[in-house]
Amino acid sequence: MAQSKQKTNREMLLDTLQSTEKTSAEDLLFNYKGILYPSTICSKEMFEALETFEARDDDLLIVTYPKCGTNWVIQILHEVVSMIQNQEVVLDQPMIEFGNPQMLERLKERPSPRIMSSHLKFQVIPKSFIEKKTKILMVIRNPKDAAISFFNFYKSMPALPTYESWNLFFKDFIHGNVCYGSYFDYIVEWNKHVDDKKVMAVSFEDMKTDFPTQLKKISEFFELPLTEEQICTVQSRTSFTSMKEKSEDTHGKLGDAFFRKGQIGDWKNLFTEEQSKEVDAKFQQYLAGTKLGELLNYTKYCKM
Ligand code: PPS
Repeated sequence: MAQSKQKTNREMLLDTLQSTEKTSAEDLLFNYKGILYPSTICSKEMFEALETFEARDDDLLIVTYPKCGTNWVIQILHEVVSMIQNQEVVLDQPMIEFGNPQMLERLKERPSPRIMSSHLKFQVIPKSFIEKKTKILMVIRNPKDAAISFFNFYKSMPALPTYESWNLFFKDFIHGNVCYGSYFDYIVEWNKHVDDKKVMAVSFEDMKTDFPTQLKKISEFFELPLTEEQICTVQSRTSFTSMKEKSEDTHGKLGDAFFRKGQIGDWKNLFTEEQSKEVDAKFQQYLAGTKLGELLNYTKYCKM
């Protein structure tokens, strides 16, 4: 009798997300140490298990605030590692904080290098990632497009409550009352570690506007150097169009939720002038003059 292949953690998590019914915000979100998380895929038990998670020196860790290009960069690293190893690597755990402790156990069996990602703030990232030599790639995106992307994601994801209007979502976003907390707190905390040799930051906008240069930097950082030809191949395999086309295979019914527009500047279609100024003020207060603030190229991408 043919044996059915065991599902990966990733497939099991997608099943959970796809089968979740939209219910009330109280059921869909839970608060752990002051931050909201989606309750269908995150749990207190999992956060506790993560405290003792064993990272490896050669893990590749991607850290992002939600909606800043995580899936794009996961796919890029997947292509790069598969190309260098000359065999397709298994993409397993999408976010280290998703799922249950048994999934973390299964990750122990995965061969190196493991490609991992997380939306967790620096303080909550398993300590082992910091203590080991694990390289960490931070991907940031301008806060206005991140907010719009997040709003649309809340609307289309069964695992997240729907907001009646953009204005209501904006209020929660600006006050950090959304999943994973405040965008600004997140960047401020990671900014403290951006000079660490094992950390590198790239922006969504730079990747959109000059992909080859950014990919070269990323691949050299991970010591996975690519030829010009390989860079072109990765660029075409991970373009927005290509990823959206394949999204039903990679993300099932949720493909359209993860691959929406992939553009810079969509915020201009929804932000009021007042909302734009509120974000400008937050940027000025928390990020102006910081290294990650500079990387965001705020004037270019966020001014009306
Ligand atoms: S999540 O749910 O937090 O993991 O979302 P995340 O993957 O971080 O971000 C989703 C946004 O990234 C866009 N995206 C891309 N843009 C350009 N090129 C490629 N290949 C690509 N893949 C994903 C995706 O469309 C989301 O942005 P919006 O603005 O909503 O389209």
